[in-house]
Amino acid sequence: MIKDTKCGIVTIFGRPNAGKSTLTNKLMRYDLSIVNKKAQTTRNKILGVLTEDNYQIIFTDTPGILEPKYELQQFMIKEISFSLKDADVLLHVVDVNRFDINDLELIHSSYGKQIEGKPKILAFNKSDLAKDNIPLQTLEKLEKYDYKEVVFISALKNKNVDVLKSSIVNYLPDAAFLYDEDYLTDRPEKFFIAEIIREKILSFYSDEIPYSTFVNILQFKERDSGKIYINAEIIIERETQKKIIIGRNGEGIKKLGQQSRKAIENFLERSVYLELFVKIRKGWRDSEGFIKGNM
Ligand SMILES: Nc1nc2c(ncn2[C@@H]2O[C@H](COP(=O)(O)OP(=O)(O)OP(=O)(O)O)[C@@H](O)[C@H]2O)c(=O)[nH]1
Ligand SMILES: [Mg+2]
Repeated sequence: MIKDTKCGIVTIFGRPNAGKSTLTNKLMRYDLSIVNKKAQTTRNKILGVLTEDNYQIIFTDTPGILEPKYELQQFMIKEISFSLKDADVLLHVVDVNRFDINDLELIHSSYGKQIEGKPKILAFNKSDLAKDNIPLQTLEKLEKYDYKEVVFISALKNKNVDVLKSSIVNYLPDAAFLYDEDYLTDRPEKFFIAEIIREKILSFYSDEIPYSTFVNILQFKERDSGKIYINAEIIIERETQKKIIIGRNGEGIKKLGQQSRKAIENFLERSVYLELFVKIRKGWRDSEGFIKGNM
């Protein structure tokens, strides 16, 4: 019997820190994207494929929409733009506690061409923290933007995420599956390992450090012992940042190495030997060549 199937690309977009990656992980029921309380955590578009019943959803998590100031952010903006263009369904994530109708206006005017004619769903996230309801007059202003559905969710507490998923499925095109049923993501293991290390850097270090860091996996191989050997380079922009990462008597990098190794072992379900090096690459964030070659 031929099954009627639905399949489509659902692009998850919105401002930095709105909870896009947390939501992607909850929808996928798999931790694909790193999540952090600092903004600009996600730098690349990340594809996650969810196959259930008669539908396949190709979720695309994207970086937060911002005004680009340097080459890395230009790259992030392009990732958003491509993902919106490829989408069949758009899932706009807004932190309900920071809702600003002007933001909506800006996003719709900046990305009008990419989003035109596509079904849009608005997810008001972090509703677990919401003190006040959004005034009716404000909700009425939403009409102009033609969202098919408006859903209040908490990605963190997994509240209404299933309701949101059912809405998404309603708008998926009738189509054959694009990927095998067990296909999960377009990114290689190396990418996720670099992301795990970057997430630890976001958690352990403050100010400019996480934003000035790029993690490069130089080696990833299985040793005869069965352990996975990983050699990673932490690229930062300045000598002072190198000192901070390494820490007094190397304590900073030691902790970073231990915590990263544990998280990588968890991810790979294998024993890991991790070596970290810190390297300075002045102004890499603003180098077109570096971004092109590495991102
Ligand atoms: N209270 C609460 N916090 C949330 C919720 N969803 C996400 N967060 C938190 O918000 C922060 C940002 O979450 P992310 O998922 O990294 O946000 P993002 O939109 O992917 O951020 P960027 O990648 O930087 O654009 C994290 O500290 C999350 O734990 C929610 O529903 N409720
Ligand atoms: Mg993110």
